[in-house]
Amino acid sequence: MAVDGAAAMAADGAADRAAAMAADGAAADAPDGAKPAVAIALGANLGEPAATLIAVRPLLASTCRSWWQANQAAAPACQLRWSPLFRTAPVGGPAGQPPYLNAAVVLMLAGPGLGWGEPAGRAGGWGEAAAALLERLQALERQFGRLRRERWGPRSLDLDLLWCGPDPVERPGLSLPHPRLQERSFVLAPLAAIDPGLRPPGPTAEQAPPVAERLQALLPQLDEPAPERLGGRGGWPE
Ligand code: A4P
Ligand code: MG
Repeated sequence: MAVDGAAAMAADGAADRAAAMAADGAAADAPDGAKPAVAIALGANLGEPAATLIAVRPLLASTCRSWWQANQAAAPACQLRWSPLFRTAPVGGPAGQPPYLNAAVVLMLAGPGLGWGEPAGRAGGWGEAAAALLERLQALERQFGRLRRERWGPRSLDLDLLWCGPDPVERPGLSLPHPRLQERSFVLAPLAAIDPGLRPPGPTAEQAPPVAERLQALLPQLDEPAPERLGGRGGWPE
């Protein structure tokens, strides 16, 4: 029985992974020379956070793909790499908030015309493309009932753009890389689970430590407990 149970669980896990990969439209292998050109943080602590993140995952995947197709003249090559889910203690905002679930996704992009030092897109370069992506992320937040009542208040769904392309962006309503990225264990832990060596891009990228190193340095300085990595769930493989 135990063996049957374990086999069934393994089969369930494989089915979950296959379903999630199909929903993501993920290719089995990263395209050669792909770069971690875009990173997005997901967070939720109202309603049913796990159900919300599982439900938004395929929508976010297709949002990312259609955004990339709209912004890249040449044939796109794009793969999404998802972190596991993390349970995290609320940082800032009103006291007594429920714990969060956090995750991250990185878009590995490659293709003719994409150079790390060149603007992507037909017009406006990475800055315009990033603003368009943030608009799409905010539309998804609204679709999942996001209300903005107070800074760092509880939310049904938060989708923050962590970086988009090689350069910093400063424009009304958009700062990239995300200004608090290096101070947030709930952002660094999911990124480090995707790839410990990830570095947010920008002129100071060479000086910035890889995300896992930054996380290790940061954790002892924080009052809150370290993010807790969760096991796989239906629709969100580990
Ligand atoms: N905005 C500017 N740059 C960006 C960007 N790169 N990505 C503007 C997303 N939005 C950006 O965002 C406020 C405004 O920031 C928007 O109008 C947008 O145009 P918001 O989503 O309304 O509010 P927010 O997410 O609370 O703001 P912010 O400043 O991104 O907050 P943080 O620093 O990300 O903190 N604790 C845990 N455990 N887990 C969490 O996920 N999240 C927060 C939010 C606080 N505590 C948390 C968590
Ligand atoms: Mg936000």
